[in-house]
Amino acid sequence: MRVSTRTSLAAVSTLVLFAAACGADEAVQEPEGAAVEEAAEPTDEAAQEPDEEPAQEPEEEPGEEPDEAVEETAPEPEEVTAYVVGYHWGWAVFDEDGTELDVIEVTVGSEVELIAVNDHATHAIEQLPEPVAETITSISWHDRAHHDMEQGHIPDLAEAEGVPLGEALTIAHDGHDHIGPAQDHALLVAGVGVEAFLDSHGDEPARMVFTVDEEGAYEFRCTEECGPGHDHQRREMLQVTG
Ligand SMILES: [Cu+2]
Repeated sequence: MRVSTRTSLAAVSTLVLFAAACGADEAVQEPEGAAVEEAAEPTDEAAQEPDEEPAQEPEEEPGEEPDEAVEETAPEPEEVTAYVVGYHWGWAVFDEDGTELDVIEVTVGSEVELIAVNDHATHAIEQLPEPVAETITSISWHDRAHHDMEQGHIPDLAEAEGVPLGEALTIAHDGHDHIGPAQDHALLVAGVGVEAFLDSHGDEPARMVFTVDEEGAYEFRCTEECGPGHDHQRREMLQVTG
């Protein structure tokens, strides 16, 4: 008969329901079986807690924590290596498999390693991972320059510099009016401040390692006078997201 003395609403209502439907003795027996664990609790508070708290907390915590956990873990800083080619007049980036990327995408706080070469530096290119070297040597960088102009990555040099692109490439590669060729480039990652000289006769790739702390699109710029298209050898090649 302990159940009948409890003031727990749940127990009382259960008792009343059963009492209404059954005989008094049965009503005592049935709820006792169902509520025997509750009845064993020493106080009303203790008896209610298992009814309420377990019903709410497990629903809220598993529902919210995984979402937060996903959002917090998604922008984990990474270590990213990309291979960069400087050519007249642009930049191309590749992953270690030799797949060309439109842009290098990293999260804030990531450590970025750039391994950069001049498209003329055959010995330096040979030092790159084989798939990267194969891809770079398979590309006609002359054709790439024309493609860049068609795509609007660089302006029409005839209009912008007074020299048609084909002639501008000849000037840069072979020299012009005894000025000499201008085949070297230098890569500056604007906004980060790292810079490397890309010697057209270099034997080794240039290597830059830096950490990016702010979101945004970072421009690669040439800082070595490299002919008529030099001022246009700048493009956003690094995208940093939060
Ligand atoms: Cu330049």
